Amino acid sequence: MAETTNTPVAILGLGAMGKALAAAFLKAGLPTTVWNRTPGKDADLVAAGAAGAATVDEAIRAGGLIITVLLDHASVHATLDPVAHRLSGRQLINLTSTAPGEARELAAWAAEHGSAYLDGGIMAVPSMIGQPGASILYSGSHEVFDAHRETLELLAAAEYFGDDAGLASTYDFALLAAMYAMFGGFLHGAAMMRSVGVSAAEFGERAAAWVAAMTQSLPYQGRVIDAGNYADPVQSIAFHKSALDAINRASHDAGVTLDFVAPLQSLLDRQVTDGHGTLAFERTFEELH
Ligand code: FVH
Repeated sequence: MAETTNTPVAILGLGAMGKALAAAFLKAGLPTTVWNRTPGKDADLVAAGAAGAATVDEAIRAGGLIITVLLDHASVHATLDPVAHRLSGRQLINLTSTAPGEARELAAWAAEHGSAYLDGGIMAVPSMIGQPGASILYSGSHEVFDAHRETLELLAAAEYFGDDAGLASTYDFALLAAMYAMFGGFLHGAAMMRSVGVSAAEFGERAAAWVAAMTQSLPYQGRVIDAGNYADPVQSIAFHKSALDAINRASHDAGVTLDFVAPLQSLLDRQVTDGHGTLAFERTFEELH
């Protein structure tokens, strides 16, 4: 049966994100215990009603759902290994960014110690927690997700992908890969515009509208990739190679390095050399495995 939002929670890790999550739980009136490796970071939360735990052991003994929001996979083990004997029969949600293999390792480790494990990838920055637009992607124990969905929705929209603890993390980092490529392209374009005296802020306004319009084609591109049929292109690899060659020359004129552009140019060059120039741009996907 699903629990109510009176579920007690213990937040381990009070960096920017851990603090935001704890604040959202406190705002909703949940009994919230907080712990951080470096003491003193809990002052505002304790003033707002949280119970400050001096040790991880104390935080876990406070009962309820255990939520880790630490730097990385290693810091989760550094925090939980010494209290592994306390985890039996408990439910653990790890919102620390971990690679898929690391999430699976943590799920297996938790199971060895009798604990159910749910992994989460936070698709938000701290200021977005509890606000529309924030989402957290989950995978791992569906019992934990089903039991605590209402509690988790206090933080952000909650979506569950399946029993494989590495799934949420794969979605998380695939989405981040798309984001960072977009950010890199923006920086490249801003550097080009600087050469003609246009501010990065002005370019940012224009690029936001352009990139938003271009993202409309992503579901179509996905369907082409899934079908694996590149013979009827909207725009061919050769067409895009020509565009990248022109960006290369324009960047040279602007005195901008090709660090962000060169990898895609090289993928297109290779396909043209291999005789795939007339096929759809989406075929580039096949070069990535
Ligand atoms: N902040 C963000 O925008 C992103 C959004 C997407 C998801 N990430 C991930 O969330 C995890 C926590 O991020 P954070 O922003 O809270 O990170 P920091 O402010 O740097 O705080 C890190 C906390 O981790 C503690 N810590 C580090 N190493 C250890 C360790 N060996 N043992 C125990 N705790 C450790 C650190 O403690 P301290 O330095 O204050 O003692 C902080 O509490 C992260 O995975 C993001 O990728 C956030």
